[in-house]
Amino acid sequence: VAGEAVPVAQRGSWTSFLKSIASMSGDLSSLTAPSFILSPTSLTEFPAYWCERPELFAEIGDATTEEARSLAVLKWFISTLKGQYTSRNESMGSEKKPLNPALGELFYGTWPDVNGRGKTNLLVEQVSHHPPITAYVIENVSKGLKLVGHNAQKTSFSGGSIIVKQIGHAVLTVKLPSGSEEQYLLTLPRLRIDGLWYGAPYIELSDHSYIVGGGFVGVIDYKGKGYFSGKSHSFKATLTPQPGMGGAKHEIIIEGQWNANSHFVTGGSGPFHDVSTPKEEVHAVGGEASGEMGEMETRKLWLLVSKGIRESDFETASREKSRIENEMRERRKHETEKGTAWALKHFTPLASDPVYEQLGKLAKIAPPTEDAYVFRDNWPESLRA
Ligand code: CLR
Repeated sequence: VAGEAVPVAQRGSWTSFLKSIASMSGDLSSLTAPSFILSPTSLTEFPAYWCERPELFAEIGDATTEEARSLAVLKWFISTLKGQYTSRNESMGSEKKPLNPALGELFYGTWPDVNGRGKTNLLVEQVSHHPPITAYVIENVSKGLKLVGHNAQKTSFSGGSIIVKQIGHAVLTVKLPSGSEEQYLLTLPRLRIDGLWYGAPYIELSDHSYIVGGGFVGVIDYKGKGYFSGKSHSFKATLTPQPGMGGAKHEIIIEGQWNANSHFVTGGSGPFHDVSTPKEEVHAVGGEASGEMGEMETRKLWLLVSKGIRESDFETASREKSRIENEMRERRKHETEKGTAWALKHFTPLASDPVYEQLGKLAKIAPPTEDAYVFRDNWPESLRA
């Protein structure tokens, strides 16, 4: 039944929301959605999904051969997908519409050093509002690991589903004990948001993404129900050794479900990954010198909107949301009048990314270049200790 999962009073507005999605394409972040589908969390918090198993991230730094490192990178990457793409269904019953970050919105967090895995820090900044672009860094200094990336989305509507093309990429830099560095280019899967008709959206991944570096070109193919395994959330990862890029000799193939487990098909044997182990949510940290959260830090900026949504006080939520949006519009207006631009705090935009270009070529990744947001290495004091 249409709108089965939608509160009766909101079925009309759900239908008009779907119609407005169907008739627009590109950026649906600014569309007004019925209250039952609103998430209290801003997109600036999403990069934390990259590290909810900090010990798997740390294992990349502990690996001692190229092949072991490439497998550790793949395992960490696959193990993040369940959190990235199914966790809202688990915590809130369906996929929801996240808060649309303001330009300059910030989020800082950390995962503590436990069992010798080292301390891992997270820093996020909304580097563009129109279109929305989020840049982030995740660093574990003691393991020599630094992930820098940004992401944006292009949405379209097809066959009753929202199709989300992810734009952007991440580069993982691994500092080796020898002092040299290894870099991995990571690209992102395509999303299909299904279940809209019923008002119970969920994500399936499609297409493929790449992990290129460390002597291998890795391609991850994503398939849902009815494709090669017949199961939802399936993937097949193929790591092909690159001649002249290190010692790796043989192809590795891994198959399974990214929300459950997977196993070696070629180049190894037995189980590969299993995401039933507990995950660890990031500890949010204030970025001010005092250790408090500043006005642009997401949990402070959206405090009353989030609270309103969590407590079903949608009147407060929508009043506070309009207040923030108006303030931001005023800020932009003043900047235009004065001929100034908002100064980003942590990133410098670059029109092309040499690491993306160089590694992307090995897998013939399109487009041949992408923007980069270069981290200025200015962690707040509160995360440095
Ligand atoms: C952001 C980057 C993360 C992975 C991720 C997961 C869920 C995606 C989100 C990204 C972007 C915004 C997104 C969301 C799911 C729904 C939401 C596409 C890619 C859209 C804007 C909201 C659609 C509204 C429906 C739920 C009705 O690493």
